[in-house]
Amino acid sequence: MELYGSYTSPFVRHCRIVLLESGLDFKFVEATSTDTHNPSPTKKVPYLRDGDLGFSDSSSIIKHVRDKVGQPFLPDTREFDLYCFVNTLMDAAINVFLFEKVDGLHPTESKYLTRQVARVESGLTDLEGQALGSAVPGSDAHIRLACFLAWGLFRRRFDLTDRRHLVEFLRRYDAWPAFSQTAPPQSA
Ligand SMILES: N[C@@H](CCC(=O)N[C@@H](CS)C(=O)NCC(=O)O)C(=O)O
Repeated sequence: MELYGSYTSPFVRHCRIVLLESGLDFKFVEATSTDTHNPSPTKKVPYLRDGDLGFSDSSSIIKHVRDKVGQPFLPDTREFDLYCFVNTLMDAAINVFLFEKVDGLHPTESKYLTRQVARVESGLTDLEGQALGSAVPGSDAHIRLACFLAWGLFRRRFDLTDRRHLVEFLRRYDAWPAFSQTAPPQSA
């Protein structure tokens, strides 16, 4: 299996964690969304190639890998909802990040980007008040949340100063080897 992606993407990080946990052999091929060697028809990362099969979304990649080794992927609907919730925030935050990076467009210059920033903030406030449990690793919803929070701090997308439950949640994940081993390089 070959996983295409960057060391900084939180979507890719989740896939790398699941592949590491699975114990399966895989090769990581460093690629950005715009690299010509990225095989994804959606021109995003991650992308997974497994023999004749190609997977172009982190969720299908994670499900495929978990299925292969008999590990569950979000059978509980509440957990699945949390996973979707975190995905929505992650998509919004990455949208804001890429508008700034690619077009130099700041949220103060766009009503829609302002809305995306507000969406991330209200979502984080809601998550701060949720009982997220203390088991590490939790479900894929929790692993995804840890990837999102770490990415947001790394890219200075939000501040967790007044969100001590989320800080504590992330601190527990930082102590998990599969998580710490997949942290984005500080130079990126
Ligand atoms: N739904 C996709 C989202 C992946 C995604 O947004 N990846 C970002 C990198 S973090 C990307 O490749 N963006 C390129 C672009 O939007 O042009 C997934 O879960 O894999």
